[in-house]
Amino acid sequence: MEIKTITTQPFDDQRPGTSGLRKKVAQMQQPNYLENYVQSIFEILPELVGGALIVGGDGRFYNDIAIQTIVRMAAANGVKRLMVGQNGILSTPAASAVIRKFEAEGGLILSASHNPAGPDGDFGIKFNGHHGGPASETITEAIYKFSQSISSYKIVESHDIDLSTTGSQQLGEMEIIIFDPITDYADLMESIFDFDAIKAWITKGHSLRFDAMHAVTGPYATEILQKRLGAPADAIINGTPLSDFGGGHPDPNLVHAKVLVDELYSDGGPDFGAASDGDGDRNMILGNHFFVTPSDSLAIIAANAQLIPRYKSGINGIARSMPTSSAADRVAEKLGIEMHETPTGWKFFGNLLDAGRVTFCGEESFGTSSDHVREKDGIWAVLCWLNIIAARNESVAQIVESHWQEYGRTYYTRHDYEEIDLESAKGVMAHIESQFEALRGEARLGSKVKTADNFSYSDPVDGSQSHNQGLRIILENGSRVVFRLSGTGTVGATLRIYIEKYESRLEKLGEETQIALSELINFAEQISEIKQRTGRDAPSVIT
Ligand code: G16
Repeated sequence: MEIKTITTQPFDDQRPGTSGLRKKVAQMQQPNYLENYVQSIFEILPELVGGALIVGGDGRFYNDIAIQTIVRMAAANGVKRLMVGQNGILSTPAASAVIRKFEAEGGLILSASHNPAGPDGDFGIKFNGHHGGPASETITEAIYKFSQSISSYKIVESHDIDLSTTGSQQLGEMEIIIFDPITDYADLMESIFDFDAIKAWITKGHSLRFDAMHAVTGPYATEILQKRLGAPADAIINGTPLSDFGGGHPDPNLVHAKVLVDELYSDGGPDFGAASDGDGDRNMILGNHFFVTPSDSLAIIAANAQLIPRYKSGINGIARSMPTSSAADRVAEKLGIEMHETPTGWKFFGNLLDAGRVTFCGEESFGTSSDHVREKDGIWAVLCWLNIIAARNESVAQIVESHWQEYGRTYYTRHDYEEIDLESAKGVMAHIESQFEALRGEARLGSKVKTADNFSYSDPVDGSQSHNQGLRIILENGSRVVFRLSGTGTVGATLRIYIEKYESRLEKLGEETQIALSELINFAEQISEIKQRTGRDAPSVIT
């Protein structure tokens, strides 16, 4: 089979963000754009030559075309065994699970996560290594650097590969295995949780609703919730994956999963509700008339871990991203286990998980997971909650409220200003940082400013340093505002403001979040001049 070397030129916008390279579909479709990036990955990871590579994506528009390109380039670059999810489908956590199970050298995951899909939507690609997790910053920077001087890529000519039938086929020297993307992942879930207890809870007549948002988790939810756990068919809504996600925005939060939220808040609504995102790594947890913040979810799963078979003998530690609330810290303190605060991005948890220093990780951005994979895992989080609810025989609200009574409540909200002008966003950040020196030690909101800094992280396992990870203003009473520019958007800039306050007085645990945090919200708006500088009079999304 003839290997062709095609001449190309660099694109200057191929630096990966928080989670791989995410771009508008039209950008990805430019001649040689995807090819340049994929070739750069092969150049930086020589272990792929002669090795095994997993490929799959969330099924969004351009998934199938990109996979055919990757197949041809993998054959040209000497991959020995290419394993592709049937029909090109693999949720992100399932990809992580199969990389680990088959001990592949790595995987290419095609997704732009929660970003909308379709010809006018977004597309993305990222590399996960042998451990199943997102490549470290050192590797993604090396890939980017190579892409900036690339002059050619390698590809073979071939017909399109049939991705619809499981089995093995040959392309030149390379074996292609099309595998069922659901079963291995469902088996892994069954090995972690008490399926009998969850089944019994469902059989007793409790109702649940899972919103797959027309994205990748539909078939996973059908296999696990319906077939293995006995939930009725109407427990899954929007369960058919569509290449444009039905025109929706598959981000499981109070704004984009509104139909589900309204149902859970209606009279006679289900006992439990959950949603996942485009590629299946995010989750939102709801009870009847109740929303669980992702930060609380991490803390509560950790505090109840002994109820879940895999974690019954204890957990090693917890890690959370810096903007995630400190709720889990109090659980770690009580359990006497390690607690780590990392920059935003799942890749920063990899070393801690590999070293066995943490068992659970979580982020405020609706991501939670454990050491069973090296990605966040939406369905895993849903099963954690179902397992805990079944074991305690309590409602979501009862579980969360009793947690608050024991540990106190961390009121938490995130205000996003999406698609604002990049220069204005940089201006806001510079303006905040310019006030840091004056702010330190100042009396504010009945307390004193303890810390005003730009968060840096030193990885305790390999010593690598990451700077400029978000601006923090922390008061002595633990209240905090954090400002960060998102690394996953594809248009302009998205500025996120994270606000939290700790409360332990029992009579103050039941306030409405935005009201409880109103003073801090005003403080954040004043200090950032966000409205004046961006021309926006309100956040685009509040979660
Ligand atoms: C990705 C990362 C997460 C991160 C999130 C938000 O999630 O994997 O670790 O928290 O982006 O990042 P940002 O605030 O920079 O937009 P996903 O689900 O998009 O892959």
